[in-house]
Amino acid sequence: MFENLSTALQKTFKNLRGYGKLTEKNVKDALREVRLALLEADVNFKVARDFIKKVQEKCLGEEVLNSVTPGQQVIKFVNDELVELFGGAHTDFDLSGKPASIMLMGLHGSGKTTSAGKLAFRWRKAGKRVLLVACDIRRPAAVEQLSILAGQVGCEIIKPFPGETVPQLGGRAAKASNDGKYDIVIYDTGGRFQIDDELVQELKEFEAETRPMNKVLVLDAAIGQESVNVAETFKEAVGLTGMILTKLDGDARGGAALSVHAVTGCPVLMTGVGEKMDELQPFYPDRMASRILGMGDVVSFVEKAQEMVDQDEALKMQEKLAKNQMDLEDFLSQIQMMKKMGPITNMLDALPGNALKMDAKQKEAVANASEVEMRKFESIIQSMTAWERKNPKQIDRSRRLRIAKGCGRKLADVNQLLKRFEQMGKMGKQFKKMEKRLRHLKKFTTK
Ligand SMILES: Nc1nc2c(ncn2[C@@H]2O[C@H](COP(=O)(O)OP(=O)(O)O)[C@@H](O)[C@H]2O)c(=O)[nH]1
Ligand SMILES: [Mg+2]
Repeated sequence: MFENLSTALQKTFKNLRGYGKLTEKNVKDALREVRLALLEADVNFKVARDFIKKVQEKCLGEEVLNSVTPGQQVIKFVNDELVELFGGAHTDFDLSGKPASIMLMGLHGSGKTTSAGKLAFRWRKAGKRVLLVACDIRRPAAVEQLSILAGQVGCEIIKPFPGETVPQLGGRAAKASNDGKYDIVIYDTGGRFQIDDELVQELKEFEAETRPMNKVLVLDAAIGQESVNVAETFKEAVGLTGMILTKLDGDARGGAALSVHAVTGCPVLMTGVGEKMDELQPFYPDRMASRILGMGDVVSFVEKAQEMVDQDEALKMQEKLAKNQMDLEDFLSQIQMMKKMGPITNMLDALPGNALKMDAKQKEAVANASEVEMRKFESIIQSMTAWERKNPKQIDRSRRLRIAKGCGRKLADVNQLLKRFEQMGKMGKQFKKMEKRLRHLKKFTTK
């Protein structure tokens, strides 16, 4: 599932990623492609429209970090908005009760009974005492199905008495589960092929008897746009605290299921990715976004840049460099900032594909050389006095010798550092160019 969406988005961003400059038209074109990809994947059209609107506002309203390309920044915005679309942070079941209670509901065949077994399996493994309650009294095989699963995962089960109604069964099970023997009780309710008044009435009465803390809708991700209606109807009828999306291992387009959080405001708790008991996974919006976007490298690069680079600090540094006022103290803090951003190969990899015409081997060589050099420079600057750091031009030969001795390096190394630093002064010209680009971006982003 989501392969097509993923391919379409990656194609769009492959183009965008390489742009050094973005125009409003670039962004609009790319976002149109994103919108089409979402619709193609069966994402609800209103959800897709709002999604694009939000990303566009971000693209036009926020400043682009200096250390990333605008294309990378747009990818980050799309990623962030996808995470929001899927619910933001991960939500877990509320297991605070004694016992914690979970009511599973949904249409026929959505995967309620299978999910009940999977949840029991998961919590049994975590050492919890789990009670399953078979509440699907209409399908003869349903109770037997849950019984077998209970046997497999090793937990107890309550089955309906002959003639007992669903709410009566619920009331009995709720009482029975209250004796302190269980940590978690899971009610596997019966479904319908479609929601009807009878089902809604029954669920309401059942809910009144059992008062479950977790009211969870089990949704088959393959049913398309209907999933949005189903989710809304169940939410209205009994209220929902969360959802489980099943059959994400299938080849349906699945976009509708990705819209249910946006439509209902209810978190997706888990996803079913197969028929086996261990094929149930907690749902993490950020992981899903990065899986679909397939741009994890760019996203984490931009995040790191955001975390590490204090924007004001970076601007100040640029100004100093442009005016040739930078001293070795500044150089040292730049080296330290770079080090915080992780291995240089990662940074090189995160740069737009065509910016560096290097293959993996060359990149590795460059990265290694730079890392060795950075470590060397760092140690040299650290063995300088404050005065020397401020006045690199006045470090004479005897001072250089002392510094080299202090950090266990050669005189040539100290010379190399000072030469490199001198060259940086000449980079002022280049920075002027960068500033121009920055001004251009600001004009574009504040339009
Ligand atoms: N591939 C796959 N099949 C699933 C998943 N969850 C449930 N199923 C299958 O869907 C069918 C219906 O599941 P069931 O739990 O009986 O649905 P219920 O009617 O809602 O209780 C069964 O054949 C399950 O094995 C899943 O995540 N992936
Ligand atoms: Mg069932």
